Amino acid sequence: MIRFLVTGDLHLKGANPRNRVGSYKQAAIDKLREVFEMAKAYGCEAIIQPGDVWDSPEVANGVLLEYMAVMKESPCPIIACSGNHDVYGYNLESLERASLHILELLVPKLSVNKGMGYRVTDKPYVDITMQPYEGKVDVDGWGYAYEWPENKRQTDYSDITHIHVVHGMLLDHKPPFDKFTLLEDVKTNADIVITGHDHTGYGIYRRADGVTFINPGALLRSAASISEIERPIQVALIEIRGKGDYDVNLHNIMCARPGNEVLDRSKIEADQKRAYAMESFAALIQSDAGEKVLIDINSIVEQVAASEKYEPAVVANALERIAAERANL
Ligand SMILES: [Mn+2]
Repeated sequence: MIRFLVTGDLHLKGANPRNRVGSYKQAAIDKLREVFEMAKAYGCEAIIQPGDVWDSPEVANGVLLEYMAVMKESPCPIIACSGNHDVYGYNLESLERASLHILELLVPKLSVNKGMGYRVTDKPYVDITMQPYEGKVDVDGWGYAYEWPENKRQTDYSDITHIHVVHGMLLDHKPPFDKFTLLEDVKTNADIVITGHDHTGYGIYRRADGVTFINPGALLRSAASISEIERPIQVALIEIRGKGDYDVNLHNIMCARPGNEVLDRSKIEADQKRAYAMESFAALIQSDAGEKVLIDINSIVEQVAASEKYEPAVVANALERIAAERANL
């Protein structure tokens, strides 16, 4: 038997998100410690984290050091993926100068985007691959099938359980935006697919073809929305006995306080009004040709760049500047 603990997005940060009551940072630290205790109690081989470790690509040194000390308490390796919030301007190449990379250098137990192959004696074989967030993810369902490097390819795959981790918008419903992939349609060659990105999470989804999909939801509550207030805060435990022979179960995080205690419900109405205002704004900027309305600033920049044929380096630079300005808001 080999076990892994799975968390959702972390979004670690020093300051409180809008509408959050109490200390977000303290709640994050308490939850990480509970995750570590659970990993220890179950004798987990590793903790798998599907991206957005940080809420922004660059955090203050004091915040970085405080979380670093907590991360070092992990009883086992933490295998993380990088999310859109971990890099500048949605650009994966910028990871090497982002806070997540510094955290990886400081915490030997943490590895980012590397995945892992487990060949433990007397335990079933498990391979883990990572698909960090990048522009292609969720475009025509891209990102959910793994490519194992040629030099690591085994001659016999029959006894290997493959876990693929993706920071992608995999959902069990159609959302009011374009970039997503549906669980029922997604194509994969993995046995188990773990996703983050969506903070509500679909939990555990067992598909008829035998593939199991896991997103337990973000470890912390951030936005004041009804779903964010009502959802349980949980992690998933994977127990693998052999190829095709495994269990996945959700476990509640006991120190998580009820949503209505940490999120200001009175702000929901204001947020709703803001959402409606955005819709009216979107209608205003819709082109005569009825082209798709782009609310996401990165999509707007990419669309303009594509139609004006700007150099990719110029576009990347623009997106980074936008992200840097946003981080200062
Ligand atoms: Mn996220």
